Amino acid sequence: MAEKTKSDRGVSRRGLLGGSAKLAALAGLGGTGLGVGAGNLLRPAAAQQQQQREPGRSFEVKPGQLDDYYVFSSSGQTGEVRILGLPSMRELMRIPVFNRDSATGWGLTNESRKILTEGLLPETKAFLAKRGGVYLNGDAHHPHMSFTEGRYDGRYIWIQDKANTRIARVRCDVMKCDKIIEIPNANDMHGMRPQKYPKTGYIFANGEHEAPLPNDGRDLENIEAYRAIFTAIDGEAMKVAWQVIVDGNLDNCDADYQGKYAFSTCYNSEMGMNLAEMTAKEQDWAVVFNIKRIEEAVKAGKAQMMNGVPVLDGRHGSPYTVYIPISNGPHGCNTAPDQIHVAINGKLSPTVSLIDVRKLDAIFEGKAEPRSAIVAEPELGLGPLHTAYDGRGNAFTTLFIDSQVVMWNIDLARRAFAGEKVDPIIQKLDVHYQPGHNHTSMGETLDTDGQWLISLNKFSKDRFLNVGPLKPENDQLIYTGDGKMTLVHDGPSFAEPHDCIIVRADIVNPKDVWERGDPMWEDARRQAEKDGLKLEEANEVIRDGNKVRVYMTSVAPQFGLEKFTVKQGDEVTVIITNLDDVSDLTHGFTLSNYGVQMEIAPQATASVTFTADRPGVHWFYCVWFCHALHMEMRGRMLVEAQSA
Ligand code: RUQ
Ligand code: CUA
Repeated sequence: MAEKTKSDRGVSRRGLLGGSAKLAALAGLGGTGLGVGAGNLLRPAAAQQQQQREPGRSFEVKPGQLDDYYVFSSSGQTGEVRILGLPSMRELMRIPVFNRDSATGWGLTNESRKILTEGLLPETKAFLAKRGGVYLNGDAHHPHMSFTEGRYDGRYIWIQDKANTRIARVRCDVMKCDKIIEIPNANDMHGMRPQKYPKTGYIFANGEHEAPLPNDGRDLENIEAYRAIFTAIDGEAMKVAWQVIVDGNLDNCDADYQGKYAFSTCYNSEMGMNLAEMTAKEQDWAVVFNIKRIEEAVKAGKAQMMNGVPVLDGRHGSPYTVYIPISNGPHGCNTAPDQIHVAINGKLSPTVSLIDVRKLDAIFEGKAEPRSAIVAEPELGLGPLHTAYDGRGNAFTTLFIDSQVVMWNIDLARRAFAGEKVDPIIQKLDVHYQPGHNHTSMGETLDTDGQWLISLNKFSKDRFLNVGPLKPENDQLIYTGDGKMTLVHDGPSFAEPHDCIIVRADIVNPKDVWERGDPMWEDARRQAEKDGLKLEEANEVIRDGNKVRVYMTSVAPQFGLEKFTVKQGDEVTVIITNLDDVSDLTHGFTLSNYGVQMEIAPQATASVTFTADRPGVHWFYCVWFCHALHMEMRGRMLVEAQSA
């Protein structure tokens, strides 16, 4: 296996030359391109300087070099997770989750369909029965990695689906989704964060839209009875642990570093059903959830069981929650790596309200007012949506309306709030345009390193070649390692990265080829055993009434069977095991004019089931370029016509 070579490390001649080019590029900041000229490459003084720079500073990753960080990005209405390299901002991979995917067969293969269907509620299964059995869409906003004691541990990424109220998990050892569950009693999962301490643990998820509970056709216009619900999911078992009914709705959420509290923003405390109603009041709130009290109440049987899940009433006056008044329509919710502060981002208010988690115990004990938890409220600009941190006491807040990122100091903001004449704002940087989320390198962990900031901008307008009325978004990279913000890269992206995390490369260690015993194709292995076969050896057709199972291996450039014959109307399952164990030697199986296609990565098994209702000769062929004789890697499915 090839050794990982880090970008911009070491002092080879190549590194030296590259260094001066990078320096030139940084000097001409503004994201206007690399600006590398031959003259720059040959200036020895510049090369000398470059050697003394921190390795993280350059954003240029030369051909063959590897990035320093993984970026796990959501894709909004595309419904997948994307992996980028940072600082290059190159897109490395896409992980299908809530979407269907032609290349990998996600949504077509038996393995993926099981993941897409097994966690659905019974009524959803019934609803989808006439619609192909799986949802075709998703709206994935918030990808977050598993934690152990406040640090990323590289096991999993979770992401929510706002469109169809689901939570999915991606295994980081193979970068595939392995579980999706639908959350009962809630509507339209939006904010989602893993528990940071002691470990994940829970996944906290916000049902954003309020609706009758149960939502079964009664009480349609009885808005008083609409509820929004907060959910804690056991991220390991992928089962709902408990739920808490709240007042108002729920937007974004985060967890503390102590394992005591979780936080959610609420933007429609009015319970309005239209825009005017939703924005009528001057104040909404942030809800704080007392995890220990909730767990104890659930244990003591104080929860009501609804759809198999314990549900507590956490509306005003309950012992489980505290409602902290915040100016109209707060949105983002971000815990700082100082383990003390939580930013509640104003959205309609130009302010960010900082909660000090050390003040919460007294409030829950009834010894202090909820607002006493607010220790700073700097006025930053128009449309603050999300805040990220550099680990040196500074915060970066996106200003949607101003199209800026504002860098400010937490301590100065506290002092200003206490009455001192100080300005917490350090710098404002134009971004292009209308930023939503932002994220710093390792920024939601105790390992926040202050090197990089990504601003995920909703509009790109004039920043790229015109590609028609539908424009890309713009993920901009900002260097922060020297204590100020410098824009270094524009990254066009398809609909619509809402949020991302930036994870140091050494924390993520995916396998290069699959392990044969992987649970992903456990069902196929069991079926083969029942058929008296071993997946790794079988090139055989098993008939079982009108069910036909076709077992095949693949070794470049050949499938184990050159043809198989079935009868029109048979239910056919094709199970392929890729025996190649060379890195990157993926095969594909495409069955022409049958709408069947799937990926079979090295050492993996994949299977697909369809009805052979089209008689004739149908070629199956390999769809991932694998060999000089890749075009020849094909065979025939012969479907005998049944006379009517
Ligand atoms: S949200 S742009 Cu869906 Cu995370 Cu704030
Ligand atoms: Cu196997 Cu292409």
